[in-house]
Amino acid sequence: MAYEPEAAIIGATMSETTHYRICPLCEACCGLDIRVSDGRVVGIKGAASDVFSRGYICPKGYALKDLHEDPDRLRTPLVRRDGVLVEASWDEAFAEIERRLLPLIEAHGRDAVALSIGNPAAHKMGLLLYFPRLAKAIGTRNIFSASTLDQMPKQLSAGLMFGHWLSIPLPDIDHADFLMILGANPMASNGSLWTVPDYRGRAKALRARGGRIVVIDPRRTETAEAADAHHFIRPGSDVFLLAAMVNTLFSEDLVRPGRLQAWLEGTDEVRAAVAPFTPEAAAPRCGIPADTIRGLARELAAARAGCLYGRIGTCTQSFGTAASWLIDVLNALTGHLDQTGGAMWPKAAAFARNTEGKPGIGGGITTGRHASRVSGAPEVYGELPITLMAEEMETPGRGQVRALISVACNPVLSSPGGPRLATALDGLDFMVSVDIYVNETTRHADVILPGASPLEDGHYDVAFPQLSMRNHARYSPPVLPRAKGALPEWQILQKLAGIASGRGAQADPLQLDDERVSADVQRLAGARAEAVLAEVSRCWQGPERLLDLSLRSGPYGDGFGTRPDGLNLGKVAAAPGGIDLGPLQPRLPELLRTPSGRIELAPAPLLAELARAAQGLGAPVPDMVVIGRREVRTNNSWMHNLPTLAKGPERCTLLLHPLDAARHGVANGQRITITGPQGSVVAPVVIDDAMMPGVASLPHGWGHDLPGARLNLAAERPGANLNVLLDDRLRDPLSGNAVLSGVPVTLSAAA
Ligand SMILES: Nc1nc2c(c(=O)[nH]1)N[C@H]1C(S)=C(S)[C@@H](COP(=O)(O)OP(=O)(O)OC[C@H]3O[C@@H](n4cnc5c(=O)[nH]c(N)nc54)[C@H](O)[C@@H]3O)O[C@H]1N2
Ligand SMILES: Nc1nc2c(c(=O)[nH]1)N[C@H]1C(S)=C(S)[C@@H](COP(=O)(O)OP(=O)(O)OC[C@H]3O[C@@H](n4cnc5c(=O)[nH]c(N)nc54)[C@H](O)[C@@H]3O)O[C@H]1N2
Ligand code: SF4
Ligand SMILES: [Mo]
Repeated sequence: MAYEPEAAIIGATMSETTHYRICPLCEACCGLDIRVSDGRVVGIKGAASDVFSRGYICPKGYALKDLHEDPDRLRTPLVRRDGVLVEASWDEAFAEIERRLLPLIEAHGRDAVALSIGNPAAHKMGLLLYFPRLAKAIGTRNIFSASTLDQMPKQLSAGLMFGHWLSIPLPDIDHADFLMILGANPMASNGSLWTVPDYRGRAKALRARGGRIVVIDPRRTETAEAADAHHFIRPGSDVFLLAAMVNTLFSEDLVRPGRLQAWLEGTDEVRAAVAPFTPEAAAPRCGIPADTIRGLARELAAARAGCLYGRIGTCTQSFGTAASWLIDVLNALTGHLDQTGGAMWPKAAAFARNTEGKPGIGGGITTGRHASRVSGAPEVYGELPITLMAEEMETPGRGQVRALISVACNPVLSSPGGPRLATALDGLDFMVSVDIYVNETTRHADVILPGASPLEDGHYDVAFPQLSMRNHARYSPPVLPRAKGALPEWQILQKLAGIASGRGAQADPLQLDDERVSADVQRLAGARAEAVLAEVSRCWQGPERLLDLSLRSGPYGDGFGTRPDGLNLGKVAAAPGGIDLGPLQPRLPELLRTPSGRIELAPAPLLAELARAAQGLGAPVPDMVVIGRREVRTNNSWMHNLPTLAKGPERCTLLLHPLDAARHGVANGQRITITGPQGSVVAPVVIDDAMMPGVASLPHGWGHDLPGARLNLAAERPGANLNVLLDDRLRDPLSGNAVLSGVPVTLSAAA
């Protein structure tokens, strides 16, 4: 069936139309109703019709209007001429790229070009679906992303245990009566690796049912305030707490995997590996009394329907992968994995590799297929650690990185070692950015290709239905017509891929796309590929075509006509507010893609990490460490230029416990110098007994005072860059993830 874009206008009066749009600003993926009059956005509210988010919206959702209208948002390509970024036509920009990139590849090889991709790409289907094409066309090993500042440890541990990088279990909150949250603040972040719009409302409902929420965090966060209990934990010590909880399950005979027993491999190895981690041994390291650790283990074991959920606080540390793993070990040993109300796996309608191929068995995952040239860090999920990007640019020799294509990322602010990276970017022969601002990173580019406003793009979440607390399929078409002269991001990436593969700057991206899509169709439709492609291409092009192919061949799909009641994009798009596919269902053993067809509870690399942790049990605890913080009105480094979010009190402040403020002699509001392993910044202090003593908290993504950026509003209150302090040499060795938490600092009152 053909889809009529007018169907998306869900309300209209004489002068106004209302359009459904899935919010691209965070993982909650709320449906919004956007009112438009005369081509201008006049109102945004949560879409009550949305089957998944049910009308929820946070303050950031309104900011889509500001983003669309931001005068600093780029609408035209920029090319550097005589040292200055000036406006250019698309043809000029692509010609410049061809002129400068190809000789570089010719002379120095494909690894001389690095690619980096950032967070907003996860929220734009054109970027997410076409970046792999660019990566393939460039053919470089030097691929970096925000994943190694974030969730790579969890992806790795899930991959090792369950056989796929995106088979990450998450809380079935609507059916739970217990939730233990470690290192996550969904009240501010709106959830991560857990698409859960309106966490607040769902948590409230859980407690109203008589359920209980326990939060473990170095700060008594907004999430902790809305919970039943909160415990401080020393930053970076989660592995010790978790191993001691597993130890308690064994020593108190609380291991009850129930029906999971049939698929568990390695329980005895886990028992042996956690033996050194008695609650008494772990307590001084994590700052939680031994009896409390035992109580936490007992409480999890006793829960009827519940689980332990851990997020970025548990990933961005030296034992990130081990901590991520132990969370799922605890859920498995207590029978809460794959249990209604426990930690469950979604079954996504499209793009989920864990619904493809033979159910219950697979090739598992591999890492280390290559290594970074300078430090020898292993490849993980096709990437190298982003904190190593600078040294790959700085260090001469065969394979040195001489060019960068950055896509929707701002590592100069978002990654430790940012100042060093900025210098390295200046030393490159050539840099291209696909971005919407001239910011701290893209100011170094020679060519900037502007992405479109989200309101000018259709949208379906590629990744997040694989991480959602309920199954659903939702599509939102463009709200506004594409601005004159704008190019869809998928076409930008396809053009770049065409240039890299020698097809020339003039090549038609639609034709290049037609050529490339046949491989996908072959995989999804087999013998019927040709007929299927012809049919799908009659209605859709670009990312929408890939989406229709994936939906139709997916677990709820119409099988290209063999299951007429099944889904296709036409049906999904005709239902503004989306199609509900029901609550999460148990997926074992069908979900598994490990070579053994079992849950690998004790992968060798993780046992080795526990042995490393055991050696650190008695290590001294630093006097003062720093952690990060997220605030409702911010989004990493790039939304500080939007008036609705930028107004109000100063948000880049250092939170400090009263005892720490007193011993450093600082008063509320006073400016303080924070010195870390690689630098110092100054920020105003807010004294707050919600902080654990010995821990200071500074949000990340600030520091908009660098020359050459064009973020006029953000520059008025630039804030201090947390990442300047941190140590770009500290990583989780297995995943390559940066250590962003628990880094020692010293404090002194600023002049
Ligand atoms: N210390 C510390 N550092 C952290 C974190 C932390 O907790 N503590 N968190 C880390 C995490 S979890 C993440 S995900 C990273 C994020 O770090 P990055 O992935 O670098 O993302 P942002 O800082 O949000 O920068 C987003 C970039 O995308 C551009 N952009 C925005 N929208 C679009 C669009 O529609 N199209 C295109 N083409 N570009 C767009 C913006 O202009 C900006 O350049 O930061 C990490 N850094
Ligand atoms: N408003 C807002 N929302 C966002 C973002 C944003 O910048 N602003 N960013 C988005 C992104 S990219 C992501 S990845 C998600 C992240 O989503 P969350 O994981 O919920 O992120 P945070 O809110 O930073 O919560 C992390 C918590 O870990 C705690 N913590 C720090 N160190 C440790 C530690 O060593 N151990 C333990 N146990 N806890 C620790 C911190 O105090 C904090 O409360 O948020 C997303 N949503
Ligand atoms: S919670 Fe996230 S998805 Fe929902 S409106 Fe806010 S920013 Fe958008
Ligand atoms: Mo993130």
